Amino acid sequence: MSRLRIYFAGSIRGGREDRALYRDLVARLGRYGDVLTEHVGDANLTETGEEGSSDREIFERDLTWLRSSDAVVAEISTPSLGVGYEVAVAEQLGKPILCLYHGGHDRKLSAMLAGNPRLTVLEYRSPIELEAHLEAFLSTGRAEYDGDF
Ligand code: 6K6
Repeated sequence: MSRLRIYFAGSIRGGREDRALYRDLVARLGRYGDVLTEHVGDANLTETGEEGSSDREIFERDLTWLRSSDAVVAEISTPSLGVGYEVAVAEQLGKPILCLYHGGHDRKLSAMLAGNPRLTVLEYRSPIELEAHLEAFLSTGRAEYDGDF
């Protein structure tokens, strides 16, 4: 059986405050399949850092990966226009989508994600909780997972 192709989305120009978390998530996701967007977890990538590619190249490449993915996992604690866009496109493509956020930000999630019944939107408060969400969503192909075991 071929490996799961996972598209990971996390804020870049929306702000890199959670980049250590993204790196941890990319490492965890790597145990379930191939992560197409490992660079999102690159601790050296800043929101304004040097870019080797044009915006157009980034857009085309990321959309090609998104189309070819089997599942999308988005870390949505830091609001990002790009992540919101990717989630919306993934929804239109019919991909299983897991949106994860952690406590510790005092802002509320956008209602466009929190209120969307076609997304699985889950909070995690510890690495154990995070791993449990990933396991339930990715291991068993249970894209319907809603946080209850
Ligand atoms: C380096 C420094 C600034 O920008 C870069 C290179 N940019 C990107 N490289 C790869 N993917 C990108 C880049 N910018 C945005 N994306 C995609 O959008 C990623 O897949 C992220 O999930 C999402 C982040 O969007 P913003 O709006 O926070 O940038």
